[in-house]
Amino acid sequence: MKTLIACLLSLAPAMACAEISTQNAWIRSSTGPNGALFLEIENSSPQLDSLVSATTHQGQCDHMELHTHKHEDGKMMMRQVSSIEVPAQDKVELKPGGLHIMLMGLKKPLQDGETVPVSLTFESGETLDLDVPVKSAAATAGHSHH
Ligand SMILES: [Cu+2]
Repeated sequence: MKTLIACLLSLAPAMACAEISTQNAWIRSSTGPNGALFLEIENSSPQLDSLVSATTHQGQCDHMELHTHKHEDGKMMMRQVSSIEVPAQDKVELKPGGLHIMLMGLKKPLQDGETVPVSLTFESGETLDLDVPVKSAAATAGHSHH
């Protein structure tokens, strides 16, 4: 509550408050060329925000892309998107078969038990640093083929 009051009193509310939070971030273990990151992003501000980019700090992959899945010709196809919207006072869920963050060009396999440091950048200018655990697909409820 203290934070909220401070934000309301601020003269620059859009810049003053950390409004984005994340939960349940994980990266699917992978021995293939790419990996996928899933998480929930919550936006407590009254304004729409968007995830615009993601990076790793330790060079685990060549680069990261934001992806969604679309049905095309009866098949689930992955498509790169330029941003992922997080509605005001709501949250967006990145999960297998839907929106996800892709680690393109893995330098080495992502193994169960590892942690990958990831930075997320939002349109508002806010950045979040996360240490994301790697989990095997079998250890999660996900069942999609990536
Ligand atoms: Cu993808």
